[in-house]
Amino acid sequence: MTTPDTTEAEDGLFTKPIKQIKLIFWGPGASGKTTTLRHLSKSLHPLLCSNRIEISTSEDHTLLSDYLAFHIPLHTSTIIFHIVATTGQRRLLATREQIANGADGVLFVADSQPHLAEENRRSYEELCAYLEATNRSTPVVIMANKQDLPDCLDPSMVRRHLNAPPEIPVFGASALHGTAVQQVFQRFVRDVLVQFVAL
Ligand SMILES: Nc1nc2c(ncn2[C@@H]2O[C@H](COP(=O)(O)OP(=O)(O)O)[C@@H](O)[C@H]2O)c(=O)[nH]1
Ligand SMILES: [Mg+2]
Repeated sequence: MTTPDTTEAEDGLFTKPIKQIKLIFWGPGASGKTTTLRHLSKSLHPLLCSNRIEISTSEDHTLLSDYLAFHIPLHTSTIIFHIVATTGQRRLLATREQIANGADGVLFVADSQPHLAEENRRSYEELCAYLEATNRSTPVVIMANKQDLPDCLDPSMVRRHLNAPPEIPVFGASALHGTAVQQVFQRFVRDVLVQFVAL
């Protein structure tokens, strides 16, 4: 007697209700959004994760956005997460806003190098203005990236520079080395799910 192969449908991916959640990475150019997404796509289980899509210029700048999806099979439903890393290029605010439309949560990726504090602030203020205009309560988590670099600002300094309120968590990480990225992402997903369930 042969055991039939287990298909995704039998696993319930297509038979249970599907809930979709959109997560956005926002931050100034070269803060590490694409690197964070690359690290996550390597660390998530391949069966739960889509192929990563990157659309960049020849200089490796994100032209439009990067994209990754993964799903979590639950008992009664399947949750599909779409992660979109926006372009950080200053002149592309309209593109950024369009891509972020309908976001259920935002991970703000800050560059912790002191000379980029002003760039971070400009990008963060742009995000706050955008979120305010959407009239939705969207969870935000801040990742103070590049903590591996010498003389970088620690997470509390990054918070102060951004003038972020106490209810927004700020965590240090290094996307390049993968340090603390998963922990930050787990907290981010948790905050988004809490908000999602409350709606
Ligand atoms: N030292 C260090 N470099 C990083 C880190 N994360 C990203 N980078 C580098 O910063 C540059 C820009 O990263 P990228 O992910 O393309 O930034 P994006 O524009 O926000 O998508 C690349 O050269 C990365 O290797 C980090 O945690 N530490
Ligand atoms: Mg990028």
